[in-house]
Amino acid sequence: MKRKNIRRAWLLSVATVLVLVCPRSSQAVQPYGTTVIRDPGGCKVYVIVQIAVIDNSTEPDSVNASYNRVKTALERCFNVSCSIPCARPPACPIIVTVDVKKWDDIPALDRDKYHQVHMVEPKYFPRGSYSYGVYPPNGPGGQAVLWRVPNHRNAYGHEVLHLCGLEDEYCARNINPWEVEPVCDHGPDPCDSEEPTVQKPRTCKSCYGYANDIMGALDNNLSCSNIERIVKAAQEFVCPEWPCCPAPPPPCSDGIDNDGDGCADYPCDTGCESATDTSEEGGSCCDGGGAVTPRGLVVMAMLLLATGVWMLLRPRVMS
Ligand SMILES: [Ca+2]
Ligand SMILES: [Ca+2]
Ligand SMILES: [Ca+2]
Ligand SMILES: [Zn+2]
Repeated sequence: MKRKNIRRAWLLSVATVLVLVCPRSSQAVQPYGTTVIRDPGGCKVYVIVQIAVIDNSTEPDSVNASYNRVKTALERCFNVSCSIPCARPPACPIIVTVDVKKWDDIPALDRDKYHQVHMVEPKYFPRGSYSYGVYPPNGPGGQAVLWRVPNHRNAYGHEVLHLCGLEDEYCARNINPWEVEPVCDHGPDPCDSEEPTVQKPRTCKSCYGYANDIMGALDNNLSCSNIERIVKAAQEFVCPEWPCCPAPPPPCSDGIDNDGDGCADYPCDTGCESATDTSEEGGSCCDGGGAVTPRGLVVMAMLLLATGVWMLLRPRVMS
């Protein structure tokens, strides 16, 4: 082996070992808690949500328990397959990923790129409330919130959607006047039918059009309409016809005999005025209709014909 080749082989083996040893992270850390980006080809949109779980409880294993609960719930919640429609198939896929990490496992420089979720015991929360905090959509800084633990199975998904910029779509009243509750700007008011009472201190109703939405009622699962709202807010709910779902070739250059007259496309079907003509109707077939599709059949037929003619006309020795 030449010295140069030995060096090359050595470098290659080192590179291979590095590739095998390095943990393959599914997604590089994104600049914001929620990042909506388009792939360079323009046909896939990624929604990447980064959640840092912070648990200051002194209970043994509380951090791991919180982390596992949040991670499991969010991965189940966000396991949706959504897309942006196009004028024709295929649509542009939206790839949703939720990256849940323990605060201590995130390098210090990356921590402000995560939504910071502080897990807090239920006794610190008013009845029916799951989360406290401001919800700045898709930006760095100020995205820390408090979450109640333990929680409703869909509550984490609902609260993460707040972190992604979605608003509540239900209306509620509490018997305690100091507990501020969301109000639907498009109705209904829960007190139209039910006043809060001592027995039932909180009443709640989905806003019109949101009865099946996780932002309208926690018993609903997260759906593509939630993801759609996030992508729309980021102004990425677009599936460009080119290059994502290009128009099929016009009938005069699609390789098909569209009008069934025995020949396909320009120039053989003279019904086509050009390769971009949109109809093969009329006209005749060039060269007496020889150009039948598929092309292989034509060639074979001509070969057979030629062989037959040769068999008939070949010189024969009379015996
Ligand atoms: Ca055609
Ligand atoms: Ca034709
Ligand atoms: Ca024709
Ligand atoms: Zn909410």
